[in-house]
Amino acid sequence: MKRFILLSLLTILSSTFAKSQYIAKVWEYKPAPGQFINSSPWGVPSSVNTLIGGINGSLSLGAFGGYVVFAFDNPVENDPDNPFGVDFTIFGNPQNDWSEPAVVYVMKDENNNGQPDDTWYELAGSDYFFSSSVKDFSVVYINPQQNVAADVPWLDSEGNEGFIYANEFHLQPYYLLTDSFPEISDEQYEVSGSYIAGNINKNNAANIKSYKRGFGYADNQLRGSAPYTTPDNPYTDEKENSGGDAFDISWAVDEYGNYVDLDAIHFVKVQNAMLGDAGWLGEISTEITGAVDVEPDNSITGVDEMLIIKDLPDTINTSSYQLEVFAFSQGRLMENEDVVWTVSPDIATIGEHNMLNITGDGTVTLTATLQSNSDVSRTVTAYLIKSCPGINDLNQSLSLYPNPANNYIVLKNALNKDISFYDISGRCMMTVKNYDNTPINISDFKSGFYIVKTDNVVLKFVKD
Ligand SMILES: [Ca+2]
Ligand SMILES: [Ca+2]
Ligand SMILES: [Ca+2]
Ligand SMILES: [Ca+2]
Repeated sequence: MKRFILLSLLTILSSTFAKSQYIAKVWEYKPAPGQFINSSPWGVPSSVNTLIGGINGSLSLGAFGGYVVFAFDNPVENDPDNPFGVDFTIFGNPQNDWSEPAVVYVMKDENNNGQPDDTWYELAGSDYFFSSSVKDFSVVYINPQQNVAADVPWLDSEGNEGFIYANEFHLQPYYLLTDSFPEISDEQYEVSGSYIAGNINKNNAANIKSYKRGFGYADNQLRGSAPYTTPDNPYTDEKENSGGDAFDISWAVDEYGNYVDLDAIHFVKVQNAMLGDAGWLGEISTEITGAVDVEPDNSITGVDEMLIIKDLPDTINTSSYQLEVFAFSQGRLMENEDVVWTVSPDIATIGEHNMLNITGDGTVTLTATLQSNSDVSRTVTAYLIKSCPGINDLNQSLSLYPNPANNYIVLKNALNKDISFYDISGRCMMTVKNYDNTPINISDFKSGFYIVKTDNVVLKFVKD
């Protein structure tokens, strides 16, 4: 009896006093080099303590691949009564036209040992299906071995190289200092994770922009107002309720890109997904200020379908351009959804498989509307320059459709070439000799990401 009372009392106490909606523990902090690293308050090991118990902390993840792993007091439930299906919200410090998007991964404590030693599942956000996204991206950062700020060289897994540039505002070394981060080699180290291209605009040096992603990335959506347990609707561009970045556990995918159903998660990993340089503003480096476990309330509902169009370049000067448009329902990709396009003014047409054909010069506005729901649309603009017909033939580059693909895929401008298909692990699935422009049967492929290669051109697509 005494034991029963004690247990009941403990239960009441823990639910009344100990339970917090905020981050309760930070398990790991491994930033990439950056202008805020090795400097308080954003980039020293003790910065992680500022995330606990509130949403006004200060933690920088540095450049691509820098990450933090944290947990709440309780498991986060994938509760169907949560507003918009959103289960937790992460707060950062984005501004209008200034996003530093990080990919979020979740883990369930499947072996029940209380440790984050199980499987990470990526929450597939709006940019996950873009052909410019890379799932197994890695970057090696090299220590410039200076006692003051100096450019940090990097090499990536796609064969590119560059620098995290030192700027005049932050004078400390940007490569992780051994005193603070003893587990990091002081020669070089590698980070890996999911990469997204983002969309940085440096045309006006006084007003450099890094445009907001659609949904599903941290340090992306502006903060709203209390109560912070009532989340933003991630399927509208507007900020609602708490604002911040809303995440639904139901967006989780496995390593092949297949959705997985998790009833709850215990650990969250936030990892900078962009390797971006924003000129004098420095590298794109995600900041996190806290996170909140959402409170169920099935009276709060809203739009749950969304169209996402892959960012266009400012100027398109080829005769045609492959548009990428994806429809989502509650943040999961909808297969075989048709969209209706409008083009204004009449200086381009959009043909089958979302191919933009350019017929004139000027700024064009392209609007895609979901055929099954005319309330759901998205608009992009670009400046078009019609190229000369003779030049077009030489400039035609390899493209493919549809993406995502179902049973067949068609390649453009690959006539008489050898085409090889690889799975995400790099295994060759098949080679088509002397391609003759007919649809290629891929119905035997499992769902997931694939790579198509011909000559020196590499394309990616998703098999539904
Ligand atoms: Ca959910
Ligand atoms: Ca930021
Ligand atoms: Ca575990
Ligand atoms: Ca919203």
